Amino acid sequence: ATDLVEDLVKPYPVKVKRKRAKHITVNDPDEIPPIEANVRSTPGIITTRGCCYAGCKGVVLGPITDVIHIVHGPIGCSYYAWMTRRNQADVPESEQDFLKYCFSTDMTTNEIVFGGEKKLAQAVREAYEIFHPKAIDIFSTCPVGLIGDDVHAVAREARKELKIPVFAFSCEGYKGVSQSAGHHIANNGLFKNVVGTEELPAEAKTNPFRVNMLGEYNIGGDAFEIERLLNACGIQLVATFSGNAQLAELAHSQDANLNLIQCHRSINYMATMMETKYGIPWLKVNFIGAEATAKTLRKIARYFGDDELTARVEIVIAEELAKVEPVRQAVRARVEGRPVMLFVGGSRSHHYQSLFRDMGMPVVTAGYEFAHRDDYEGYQVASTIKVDADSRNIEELTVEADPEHYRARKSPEELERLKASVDIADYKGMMPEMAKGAMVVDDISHHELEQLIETYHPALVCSGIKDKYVVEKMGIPCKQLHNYDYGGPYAGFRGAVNFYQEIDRMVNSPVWGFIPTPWEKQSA
Ligand code: CFM
Ligand code: HCA
Repeated sequence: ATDLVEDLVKPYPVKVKRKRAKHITVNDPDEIPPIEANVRSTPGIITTRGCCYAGCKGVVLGPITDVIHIVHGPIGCSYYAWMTRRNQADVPESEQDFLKYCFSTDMTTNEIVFGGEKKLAQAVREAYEIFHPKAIDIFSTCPVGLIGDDVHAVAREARKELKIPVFAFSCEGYKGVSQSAGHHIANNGLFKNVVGTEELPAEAKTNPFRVNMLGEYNIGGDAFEIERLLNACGIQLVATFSGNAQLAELAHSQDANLNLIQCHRSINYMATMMETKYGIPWLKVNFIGAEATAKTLRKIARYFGDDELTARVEIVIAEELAKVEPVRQAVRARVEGRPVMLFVGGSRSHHYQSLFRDMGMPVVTAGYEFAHRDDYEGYQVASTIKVDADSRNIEELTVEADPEHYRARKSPEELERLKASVDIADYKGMMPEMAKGAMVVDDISHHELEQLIETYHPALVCSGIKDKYVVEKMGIPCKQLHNYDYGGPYAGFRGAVNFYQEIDRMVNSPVWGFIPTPWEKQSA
């Protein structure tokens, strides 16, 4: 297997070879090997990473429906980010919905040379006059940082003038090494300016089983399915960060009694800060996969420790699985044993392994674009990671228990006791759940991806738009796990059924047989 690593990096120059080899490892779930992650990509290598602005505006804050998101930058940064992430929302008619709009200052040479603050202030004013939104946020793109526009001063002035919250985010694209920096900046801003600024109304506080869903962005309607299941179980969803979200929900989210984390990579910051300030414990969950969803619902029930809730959760699981099972088994019979490769952002390469496990499809190699070592190896390594110059750039908030609003949800003894049955404040990461000998590749390059395809001859590659057609030209179907190829939902039980059927259709389509793969051509 180490020969495989050698092979993958063989064509690179010596220095690049040494660097890339640290990002590639052969998995051993019993003795997790360390992997290099969250460092700068090697210049000259084609990778699929995005930028800080993508993580801040595109991922974490963009899905909030009733806030106007103004991008301060050249029009391209907005145009190419417009609705591409396909987060859905179901906005009540009485509320404003800006999701389908695209707001930009359209920065041009004039502002690059003479400064763009005036144009930004004017854009904020204009947006307010036309729409009268509850709040406005401003996002800096690369040139803003380079010329030094003070977006925070513009936001301060606008706040005084318009008397609504206006927040600015210094998420210039080049900050950090990927979109990961943008997640952190977005979380900091939400935590400082939004969370805890309102209270949950008393009539909404009667159900003790109140949760927030963190790191769920409602791509393809996943959050709708999760909410349906929580409702069916009698669990109250206070806020989702930030799929199908409105500002007020995030503002009173400190009144929940448990934070559930779906995408750990993009939002672990929020969970730990809310735990320290408000006393809300967090639980890593996974709603991707039927087995995983059942396990997740049981974990939540164990946390609350209520007999009635536990019974209701079991009824929901039994009813739902009864509908899932026939489809799962029929599909499994047609796809079992067919190998899969998974290369997606910072969490799905892990979560989707559960769906493939449901179908009996082995994941032979997987990796993230921009996740950190803890997402690979587990939460226990998080505190040991050396902070390098690129990450030190990003503000780390100092958080303390709020003297008025801190409320311990469980006593320390209860929490300790619970830890035996529920992994509170822990995350196992991708590698402990992967097979021994599977290849793990961080921030994969196109060369490495193509070579792995030739090595493994997978039945399916899961990835994104930057390599979908490269893969399909090699005669292998490629399922986009970012935008779901406009399908979905894939979360929860109904989502699992959608996914099984979709994968069945893809890998068993006769069309792939009409295109000889490069290795078939070679042997012909
Ligand atoms: Fe989390 Fe996401 Fe992902 Fe992500 Fe993304 Fe995304 Fe992704 Mo694209 S927050 S890490 S920064 S699950 S946009 S909804 S699909 S790369 S695996
Ligand atoms: C981003 C967003 C993205 C890109 C998807 C892709 C998404 O990184 O800015 O590369 O196919 O999910 O839309 O991750």
